[in-house]
Amino acid sequence: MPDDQPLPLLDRLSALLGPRGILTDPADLEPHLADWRLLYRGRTPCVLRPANTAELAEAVKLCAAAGVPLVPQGGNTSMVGGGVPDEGGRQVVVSLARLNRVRDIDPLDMTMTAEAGVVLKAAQDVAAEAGCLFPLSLGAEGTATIGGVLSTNAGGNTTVRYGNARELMLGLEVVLPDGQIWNGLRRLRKDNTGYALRHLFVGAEGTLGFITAAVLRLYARPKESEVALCAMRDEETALALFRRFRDRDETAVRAFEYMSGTGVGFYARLIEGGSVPLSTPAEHYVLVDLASTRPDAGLRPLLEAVLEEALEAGEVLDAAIGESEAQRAAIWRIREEHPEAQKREGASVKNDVSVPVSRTPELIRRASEACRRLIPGVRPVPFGHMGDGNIHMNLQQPEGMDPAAFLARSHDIMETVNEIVRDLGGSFSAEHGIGRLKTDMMEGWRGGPELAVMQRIKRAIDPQGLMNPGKVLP
Ligand code: FAD
Ligand code: 2HG
Ligand code: ZN
Repeated sequence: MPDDQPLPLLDRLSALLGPRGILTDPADLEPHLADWRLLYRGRTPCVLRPANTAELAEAVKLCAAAGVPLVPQGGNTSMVGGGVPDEGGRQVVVSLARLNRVRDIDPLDMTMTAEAGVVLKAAQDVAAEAGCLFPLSLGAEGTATIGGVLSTNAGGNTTVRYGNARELMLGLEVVLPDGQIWNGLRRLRKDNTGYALRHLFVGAEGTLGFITAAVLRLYARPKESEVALCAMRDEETALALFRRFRDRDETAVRAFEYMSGTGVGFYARLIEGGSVPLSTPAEHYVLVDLASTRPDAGLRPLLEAVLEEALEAGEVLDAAIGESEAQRAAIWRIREEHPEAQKREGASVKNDVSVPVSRTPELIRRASEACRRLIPGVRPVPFGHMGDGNIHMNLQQPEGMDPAAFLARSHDIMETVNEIVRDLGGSFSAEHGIGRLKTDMMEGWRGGPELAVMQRIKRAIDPQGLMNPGKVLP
């Protein structure tokens, strides 16, 4: 090759990132190609693993010059196929895993500056060591990353108290699609300086650039907590219990989660050591988690008083209170293992939807009935964040039905649920995002000026359309 010829892109990326910074061996690529649900399986020529922001920026510049599309990937736990490449074989996966330092933690400012590849659980642990709380909590927290939770604006189990990932972010560092680094790592509680650019990247699912680090908001650690599992008479009384707690002490509720008897049954049958601390099976359950930073908050009397009232009213049928840290964790496990239990039971269709909190009972009831009419024998498995109006209105294949035949009905099922969600004033995507799974729904739900402005923003920030193509926008 003559000296003045530029090296092929792969060689230039290898020279830039070093042997640890680029994977090309098919066995090494494997974990980066398919999503957690195994809905999609793509191809990529290589996986880039930059060690820091500067390396990533240089790699992005090289790829932008060559017109190569990029797919950011954190823990690859997306429920909507957001972090995997398409089948075309041109999209290059960029893993943020090596950007995994907590750069700074300040217990007076109550902030932590963490890089994108820091695993959520590790961020929680670092905050705890400093005597603080990073409150974002979800079932995938042992794998999901700070970059991933911000890029999807993840919700999880404590949104009812602390908000979504967006509310826990004060500043960002971003590598833009042309390779420029924007340092917006300001740790200010107040900063009204024009358009709040940082909020554009939260929930953008990697379509506008790479989040490389973030200033996260910390909270005081609770000094007291209580967890109870309650068997409920029906969907309405489940919501009524939320209201009873909220009316007594709004600040006490840290999580309020709904589960169906079907989902709890899957847990008991399919998860190792999966026991349920209530003797009689019920059709509806809630998990209530109370926490307070006050040492004398009196959460136990509050919990007992509310449960007693609701038992007397015939709303709560039975309840178990966690008496130790181990028992509280065991109750939480019933809820957190729902996605895994559904996976083990066979094929399922997920509907991560939200409605106004007041309409959650109606959503569960109407969507379950409509899906049973659509596919006789289908097993509704609604569960999730009732206190936020976010129900995972999931459907499990009828017993004995061929999984492929069931999944072939996914579109019909999602349409059936979404029609009811729309009628109730809800959203077709509550916390998991759009990814690849729901792009074709964007026109119907967000079409008109809203989608047009989103497309203009995308063109302005990523004129070549190289950031995570095929995701979010139709
Ligand atoms: P990935 O899956 O790797 O990526 C997600 C999206 O963000 C992709 O579009 C990707 O391109 C983009 N992205 C990733 N990193 C960056 C970055 N640094 N810069 C720009 N773009 C980036 N979600 C909830 O909201 N609440 C839950 O309760 C919840 N529970 C879950 C339980 C289980 C068992 C599983 C498997 C998933 C769950 N999820 C939940 C979904 C998922 O964990 C979250 O969406 C999480 O935020 C994704 O993080 P990740 O690091 O795995 O991101
Ligand atoms: C949860 O709340 C996650 O556990 C996953 O958001 C929901 O599996 C699902 O549908
Ligand atoms: Zn959820």
